[in-house]
Amino acid sequence: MVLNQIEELASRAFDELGKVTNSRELEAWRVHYLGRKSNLTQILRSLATLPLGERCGVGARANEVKEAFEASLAEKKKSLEQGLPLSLQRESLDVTLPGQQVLLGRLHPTTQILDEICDIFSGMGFQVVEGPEAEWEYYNFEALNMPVDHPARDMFATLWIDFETEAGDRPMLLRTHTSPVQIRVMEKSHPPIRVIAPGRVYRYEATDATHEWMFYQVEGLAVDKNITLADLKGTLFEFARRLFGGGRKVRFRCDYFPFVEPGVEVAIDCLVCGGAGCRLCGNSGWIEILGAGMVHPEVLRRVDIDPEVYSGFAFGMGVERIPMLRYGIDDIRLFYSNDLRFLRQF
Ligand code: FA5
Repeated sequence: MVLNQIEELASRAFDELGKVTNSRELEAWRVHYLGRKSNLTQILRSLATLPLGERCGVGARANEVKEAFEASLAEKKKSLEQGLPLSLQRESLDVTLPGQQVLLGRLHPTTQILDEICDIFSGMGFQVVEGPEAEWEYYNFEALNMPVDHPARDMFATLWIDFETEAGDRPMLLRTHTSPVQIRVMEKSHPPIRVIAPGRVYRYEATDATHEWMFYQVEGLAVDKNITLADLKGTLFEFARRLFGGGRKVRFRCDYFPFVEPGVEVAIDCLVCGGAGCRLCGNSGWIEILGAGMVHPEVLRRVDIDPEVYSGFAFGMGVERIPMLRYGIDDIRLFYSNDLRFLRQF
């Protein structure tokens, strides 16, 4: 019985000694386990009252435990005096452990290609400008030769914004293309003009592999004396050469846009299928990247630029289609679905 008591006492005492972190706690431990009123001292004092057969074993064990307590006390005292505070020793830092991984952010592929496009055109003397995404109907359509009820407005499925001014309704929309920036620039500056305008555009369209409802365009505009379609072709060929290298085929075809005359559509041969036809190019072997043309005289007149003296070219390119061509990405919807497995590849 008494032996069991001694063993329990020893185990508790060593356990508590391990948790001691300063000399004040150590002194309390000493008083509790080795002091005059401690259980161990009581046991040693009462040895004489034990039956003879038990006395010898209990006495020997109680003295052993007492010596062990005293030795541990001395050792603990030394370690508290010499070493770092125990709390610090316990919190020691293992510098060999692997560090926490810091994830680096990166530029979105669209931002990367926009930077590249802007660099190429800046190198050709174009200035980078911007315009608003929420736009007046006037700039998006009217000033671009598309009055109300003009059938060409159907080409640009529009997201309208309800907006009332003090003067009444003034139709506003999310711009369907970057072409309104042409008007804003020509209203404010005089030829020679050479600008590009990158930005988001919105269309109320069903999405598919090559169509998003929100995408980026880069508008280009050059107005000066004697600008011809040959200048437009030269600029766009040079752009394609700098962006894709010399090996790509560039196709010019007639197209219609009310704000240019003549109008063209430019396509690049499909990199995914090499021109044989696939899902990305809709089996045509070509991907249309931009619409362009010579600025319509009516558009120039509206912004007080005399079309008898000045002429200009303009283009509007779909930005996402360029990395699609370059890297063989076969679905435009990957760009804005925020799947990091896709985005981390660029
Ligand atoms: C226009 O937006 C005209 N503003 C372009 C223009 C500018 C013509 C200046 C003449 C002078 P279009 O709707 O074709 O044209 O769009 C131009 C390019 O944007 C297309 O060639 C295509 O690359 C891209 N694009 C058009 N619709 C989408 C869409 N839903 N998703 C992704 N890209 C698109």
